[in-house]
Amino acid sequence: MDRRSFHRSMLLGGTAVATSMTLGPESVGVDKRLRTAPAGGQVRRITMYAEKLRDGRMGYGFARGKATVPGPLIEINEGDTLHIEFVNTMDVAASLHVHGLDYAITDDGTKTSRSSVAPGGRRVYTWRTHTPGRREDGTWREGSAGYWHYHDHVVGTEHGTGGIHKGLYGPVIVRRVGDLLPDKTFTIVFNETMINQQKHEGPDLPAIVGERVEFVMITHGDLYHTFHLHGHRWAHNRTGLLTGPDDPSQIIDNRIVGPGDSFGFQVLAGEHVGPGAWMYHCHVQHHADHGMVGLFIVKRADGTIPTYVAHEH
Ligand SMILES: [Cu+2]
Repeated sequence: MDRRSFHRSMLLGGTAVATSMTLGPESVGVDKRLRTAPAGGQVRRITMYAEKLRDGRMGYGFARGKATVPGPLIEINEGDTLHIEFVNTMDVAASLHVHGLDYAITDDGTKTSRSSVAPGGRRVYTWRTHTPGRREDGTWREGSAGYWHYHDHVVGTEHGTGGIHKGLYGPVIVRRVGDLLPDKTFTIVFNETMINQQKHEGPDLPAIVGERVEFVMITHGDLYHTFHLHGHRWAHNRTGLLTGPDDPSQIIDNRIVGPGDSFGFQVLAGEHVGPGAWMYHCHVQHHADHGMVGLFIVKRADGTIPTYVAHEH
């Protein structure tokens, strides 16, 4: 299931359909209408499978036989509750542990909370989210909105080190009402000296000039990295977008990240710089030399890319 169809299926019902239907796969070129996230408050249900892949990796997927590394994007709105029926098709115990959201200790996905799933077993994990607001004592309470992630917490060791090493991780986005919705979302996971568990180079990320492209960047493993994107910048805040002329957030094109981190941002592909095969990479030099490099391939509307010859890089 691609991101857009998942987005559509996740947002069935309520006011979200109108916004998520404005950009169908049949759309030609770039739709300039701004689409924003609706208010949350819905109860959603999905099924998530943990599977062993043929090449020895492990992945999560929304359907049997569809597991990927990274796992699929889970996208909800602040105030939503998500019930995830988790099916462990593997021959080792596995779990689903999420960062940033609200859940009971019994849904923590850890051995100590006895919330893992035996081989061949299934169970429901419930994740909740909340909107920002004022507590009774007058202090300000944050909302759940953010670029978060989920991962296994039991394969290999008490901390899921084996599951994370093999690919059991994926992105979660919780949107706040009014947040700008992207045309497409890419997930980049730095794990040891690999990107998305690919050896030697990261995935190509295709876009068309002017598309609103969202990046979710997650880090796992034992190493610290710096995420750098050529030709594009973002704000160092919750959304990666400035809220207005007085937003004091620093504008950056490089960010240090460590294990367990996640952040996200949106750019307009090629804004101020035009089409091209724009590199993204870890800026720790020996990591880049080791293959932590990929291409954000920003095409002209006619599909061409200046100076770029595929497979020559
Ligand atoms: Cu690195």
